[in-house]
Amino acid sequence: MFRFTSCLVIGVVLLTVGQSMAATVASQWTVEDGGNGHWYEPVASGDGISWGDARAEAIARGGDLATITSAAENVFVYSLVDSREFWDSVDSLGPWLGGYQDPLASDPAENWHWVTGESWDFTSWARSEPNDWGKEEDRLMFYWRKFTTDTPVWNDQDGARRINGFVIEYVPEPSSLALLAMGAVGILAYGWQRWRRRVPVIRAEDGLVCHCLAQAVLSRASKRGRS
Ligand SMILES: [Ca+2]
Ligand SMILES: [Ca+2]
Repeated sequence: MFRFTSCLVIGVVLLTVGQSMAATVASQWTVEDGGNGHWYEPVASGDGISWGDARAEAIARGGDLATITSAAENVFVYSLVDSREFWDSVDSLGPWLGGYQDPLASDPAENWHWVTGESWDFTSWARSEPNDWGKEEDRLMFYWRKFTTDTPVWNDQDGARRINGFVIEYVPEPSSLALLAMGAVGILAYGWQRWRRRVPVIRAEDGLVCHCLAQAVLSRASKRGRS
């Protein structure tokens, strides 16, 4: 049953969420610019952060680590992190991305996946990468900032290593606008239920009682007529 208090709570919560999403510092890759409409938020981590902790933080904020499935998306996302605070001291190791490799894969280039389950088709590995350099490297990051020109490149890295940043990707479903609309619908539904309670309603059982009473009156009148 649709409960009045639930309507109000859902409406207020959705309105609040919609407003907080609108206030984010993320940048949208707009459809008008050839993008997918998703939002991307670069996060700097001065103390360093592992891939696993970065992903947990991304999910806690309502998104996931960024997945890059085209050259255009690669360029757009890189443009958001082409800044000193997201890289190590020599601009070599860049922010974490949402790519990971099966732990038992023997070939450094095999069995990579995106956290979202999108197909792993597009890649932009730096020269000689991925390479499992010195040990197992099964998490994805941007690589070599100062040597990157038109083609941002990637590196496979040990996920436990503490890196200076990561990128969150938010899929706007439902969009902030839709959330606001849903919030408004919740409040309207609450108002409608309040109004409905003030209008007398003849229930089915009430109708049955009325019907029986009418039958009894008619039956009695009929008996009187015959007597
Ligand atoms: Ca993506
Ligand atoms: Ca590597």
